[in-house]
Amino acid sequence: MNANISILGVPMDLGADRRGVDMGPSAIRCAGLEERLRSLGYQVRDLGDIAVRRTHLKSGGSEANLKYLSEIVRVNTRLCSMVAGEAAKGRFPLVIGGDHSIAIGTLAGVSSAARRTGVIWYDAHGDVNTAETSPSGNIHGMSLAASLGFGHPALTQLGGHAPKIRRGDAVLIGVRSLDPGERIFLKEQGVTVYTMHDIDRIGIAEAMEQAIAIVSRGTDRVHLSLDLDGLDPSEAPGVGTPVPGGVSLRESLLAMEILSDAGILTSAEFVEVNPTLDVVNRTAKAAVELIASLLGERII
Ligand code: 6HN
Ligand code: MN
Ligand code: MN
Ligand code: MN
Repeated sequence: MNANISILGVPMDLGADRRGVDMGPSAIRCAGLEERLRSLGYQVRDLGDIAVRRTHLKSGGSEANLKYLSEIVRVNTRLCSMVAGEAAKGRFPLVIGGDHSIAIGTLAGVSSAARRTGVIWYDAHGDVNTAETSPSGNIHGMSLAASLGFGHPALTQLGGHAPKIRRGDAVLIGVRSLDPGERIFLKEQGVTVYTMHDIDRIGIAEAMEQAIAIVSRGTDRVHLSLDLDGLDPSEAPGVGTPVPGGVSLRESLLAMEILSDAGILTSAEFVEVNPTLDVVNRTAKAAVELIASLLGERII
């Protein structure tokens, strides 16, 4: 694993249209992220937060059902160039959110200099809506679709290239809540999905091993996009869109260790921590535990 890590905070909440998730980066820092990474021997640089403007411009006329599109595009464009810059320096970008709309900028950045990028999307949701299928208009539910090249051009073309990810190079894990249009999309596109049903049947270890084989075949970069609502809300209650019946913290730690051992990961992001909905910062603490396991911490 790369010895140099750059932490980038993105206090974005516009993609979820709900306050509180903007405090996610602060909560994850409070849970001891930087110290933990240093104790593992990494050289860590915390680049601070990207400024997000509070805006009343919920919709922009023709941009129906894409709430706060212009500010989300502006922040993600900045995030894209910062992530690309850190990756170009040979550093490991670790992005902390913020809502999941920031994956659009992260993936734009990491894929900008890559030949081919694989992604593991750990989430209760698919995040493959477009304005046409979204029941909410919230862009955090559209970020994987945008990265695969589907949706509004301001999102798909962000960073100047599309798609960021080929449909065969993305794998979803932990899924248990899909909108009708998302089910059709995932089937039509043939994206590999490990639902909770699959995880219950084959186990998280086998699911991760299969996922790793898929995202690493033919790719030169692999990104982990982990939405904390992928975990069961009993262990990660501080999220805006909790769905019962999720992956346990214990299974998730194992998933991170297996991914770490594979030695393929080149960037990661941890999103959707909302401390206003949390219980004594439990979800941010879970995020730090997961990051430590992902970056090589072991019991013995
Ligand atoms: N997330 N599918 C729902 C929507 O509004 O599109 C929920 C999306 C949740 C997104 O948790 O990152
Ligand atoms: Mn989610
Ligand atoms: Mn592949
Ligand atoms: Mn998500």
